[in-house]
Amino acid sequence: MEHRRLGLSVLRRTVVLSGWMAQKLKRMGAVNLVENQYVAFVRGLASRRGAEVETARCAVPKTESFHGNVPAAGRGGPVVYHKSRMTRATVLKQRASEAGFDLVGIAPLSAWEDLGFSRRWVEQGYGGEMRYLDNPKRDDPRHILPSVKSVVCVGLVYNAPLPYSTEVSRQWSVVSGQLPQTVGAKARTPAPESKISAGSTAHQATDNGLRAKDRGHDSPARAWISRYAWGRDYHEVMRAKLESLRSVIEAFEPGVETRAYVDTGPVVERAFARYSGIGWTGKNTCLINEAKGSWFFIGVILTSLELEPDLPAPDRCGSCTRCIEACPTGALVEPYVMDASRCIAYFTIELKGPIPVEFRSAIGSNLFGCDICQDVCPWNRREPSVLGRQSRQATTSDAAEFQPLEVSSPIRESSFSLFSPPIEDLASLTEDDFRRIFSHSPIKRAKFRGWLRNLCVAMGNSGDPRFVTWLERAREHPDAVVREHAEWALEKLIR
Ligand code: B12
Ligand code: SF4
Ligand code: SF4
Repeated sequence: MEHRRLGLSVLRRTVVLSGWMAQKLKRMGAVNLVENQYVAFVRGLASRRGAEVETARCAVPKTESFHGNVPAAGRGGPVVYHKSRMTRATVLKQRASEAGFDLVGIAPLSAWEDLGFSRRWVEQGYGGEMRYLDNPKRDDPRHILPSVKSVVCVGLVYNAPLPYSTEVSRQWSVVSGQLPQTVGAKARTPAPESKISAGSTAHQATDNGLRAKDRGHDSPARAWISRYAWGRDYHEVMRAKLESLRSVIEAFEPGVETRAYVDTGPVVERAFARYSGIGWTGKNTCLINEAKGSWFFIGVILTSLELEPDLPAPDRCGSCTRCIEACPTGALVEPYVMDASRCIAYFTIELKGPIPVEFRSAIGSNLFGCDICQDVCPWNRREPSVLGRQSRQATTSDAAEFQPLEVSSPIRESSFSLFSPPIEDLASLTEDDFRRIFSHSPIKRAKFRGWLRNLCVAMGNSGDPRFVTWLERAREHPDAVVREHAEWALEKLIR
């Protein structure tokens, strides 16, 4: 540690590094020495203060080690880059930012520990029926691109500035019995974090099990659609940006090969993203960035180009266990390990067949996806707070494509939005409406029958007897899964 600090201060003041100096720094473990010609690229504390980046040439022998911190992922510290690589990595990061990405980092091909973890995870059955996770290509990116040397990882924040699912239900049940109506309007002041007691489960904190009489009969029962699915399909949004970055990489050298994915190929994206330094793996298994929170999508570009890698970000979960305590279905079976076959996101998005009965009540009003373990995470806090010396607050996005879609209601002369939408409006959409409205939304993945199945569960959990008529019709639906879920919901409502 002392060495690291010493190296840092030496590097900050560096103008020219001689061979002797470089050797000394190498012994101290403060620099990454890769080939014969180097450029010491130092931002460190200097960049945090807005000072100019200092660079200096030095000649050092080849070595395998890699130490130091990386400016690109928002941290400072000493790193030594080969000049041509530095130029490329820096240009690439600049272009990523111009393309609109919020995070960028470069991973080497060293995610083996995580890839091994992923394989064992699938073998343990934690992936449920998501067969695509069995694909052996996921174990090694060279199965996709044999020449791959680096993985460029990007993050795009999708956090529209509206309340969290935990806050909405608290406002609903505790504050006024009413929900915010205007989508796109400024978010209400959220319930203070302290009110969501760390020990309470999300099941208690959300409106799960809140019956109509408790809500007040006039306030419509509402569903929760996961934040990531409010707007346009992220595959489409990310794809266009990724393609522009890909062409930058391909222009570096003739013959450079690339493959770009955003949840579209057999790549364990979070593993590479973790090694690229754009975030750490939280106990909720999401990748979390210290400055931005976890509401971001990940994109990866595998390339045959050898780019100077960044370092993994340190784990900042500490002793916190809020996500594990908040998960309504106990899907976070231990810190950092999710049994996806218990996760609400899996049930409502990925699972094609019936949702296991024992989990249906715990799903509450979550109609598509689930945000709870991210809502409660202190790194996603809404209000600035002081942790250490820095003020922190999750980054929000004003990008039009991530704001909640406005849908004209088939049953009234108004529209509703996908932010906490009334179940009644959602249930009035026909299959044609569903296809048309969600053609550019992640929601289409559930398919109409999955959508109806999920609506049955949300209605059953609403405690609102006004859904009985709809459910009685759903009980006659041609699809057996829909029929059975309607039956379950009716049973729950009239019990
Ligand atoms: C399958 C899948 C799911 C499944 C399973 C999720 C899971 N935790 O595995 C379900 C349907 C439940 C799901 C839910 C969600 N997902 Co999803 N999902 C995927 C997908 C397709 C594969 C994930 C996977 O491989 N899981 C297997 C596990 C083992 O891998 P992993 O969790 O990614 O963890 C790796 C590392 O973190 C690390 N690791 C984790 N723990 C440990 C522990 C040890 C000891 C070690 C050594 C390593 C290690 O190793 C793992 C393997 O390399 C990826 C896209 C992709 N192609 O990668 C998106 C992806 C992970 N999902 C994403 C999102 C946005 C979501 C949701 C927020 C959507 C929602 N609101 O409903 C939720 C979040 C729930 C949560 N807490 O994770 C984003 C994550 C963004 C982020 N910042 O983390 C991804 C990357 C898609 C994207 N391109 O943006 N998802
Ligand atoms: S997404 Fe919801 S169900 Fe899944 S682990 Fe997080 S809190 Fe649990
Ligand atoms: S809630 Fe706490 S333990 Fe869970 S991911 Fe966030 S910081 Fe880590």
